Amino acid sequence: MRIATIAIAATVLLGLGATVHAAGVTVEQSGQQFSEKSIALKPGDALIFANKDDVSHNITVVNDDDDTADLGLQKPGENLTYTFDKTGRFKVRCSIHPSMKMVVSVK
Ligand SMILES: [Cu+2]
Repeated sequence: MRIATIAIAATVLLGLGATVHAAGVTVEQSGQQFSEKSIALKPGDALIFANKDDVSHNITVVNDDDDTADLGLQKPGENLTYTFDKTGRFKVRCSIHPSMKMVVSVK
């Protein structure tokens, strides 16, 4: 029982570390909001968007030069993965729901 508790604690700690550094970070879309307002990544890290809403979303990623990547229609329950290859500050939006905003800093 005690060992199991320690194992769970270790797993939780590793999970927390992953939100800062690791290669696959998940952001949930719920209540037409992103679960994170801002997130820091390293070049090559992927962000996974998990649509927990019962409506579709359409994510766009806008870089410092206003170049836009359109990730297309994302149906309820669907996951999308986007890899941030370059450094910079990226605005992540949903073209269907203007209130959905988050910032990704890659450095
Ligand atoms: Cu949306």
